[in-house]
Amino acid sequence: MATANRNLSAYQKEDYIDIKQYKIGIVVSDWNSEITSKLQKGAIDTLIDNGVDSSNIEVFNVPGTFELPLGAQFVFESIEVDGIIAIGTVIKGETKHFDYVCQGATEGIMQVGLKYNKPVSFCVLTDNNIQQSIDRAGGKHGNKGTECAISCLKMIALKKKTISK
Ligand code: INI
Repeated sequence: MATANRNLSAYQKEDYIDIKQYKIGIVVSDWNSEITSKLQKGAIDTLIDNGVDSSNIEVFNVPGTFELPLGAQFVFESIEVDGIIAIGTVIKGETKHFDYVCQGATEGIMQVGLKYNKPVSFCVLTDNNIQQSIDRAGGKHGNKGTECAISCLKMIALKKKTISK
């Protein structure tokens, strides 16, 4: 299991240059909102804890995880953000729908980041049951929102560092 030896909320604090200027979009799915709202809170708390100005964080809702890539694209097209955290939770059912939603979201999120040359963190839980999601949304495995907030900050910092060389 990917999280067996790692708590999703554990990270080493770093100093990010000019982090007060970082602008972050959060695109969050309404599906399984009891989970996605916790991931959203984990992400926002972590961004603020690391120095992001709360006025530079903007949240946008989409209906489901499948809509995350287009939602992220709309954000990049309409407002100035340095990176996006895409939040969703897909829980396996009895049909293949799970696989198609996960596949579309995964590939789409990667593509939109490459298209706009900006990080889009993949904060999507793809679980077999609700308990696995609870465990990763602030439960015993930590909060995937925290992990993805840190990954977004690190990628923004990396871009600033490599572009200035
Ligand atoms: N969307 C989710 O975010 N999680 C789910 O578990 C889910 N299930 O199980 O169906 C889900 N479906 C909706 C999908 O993301 C789209 O919104 C829908 O297909 C319309 O495009």
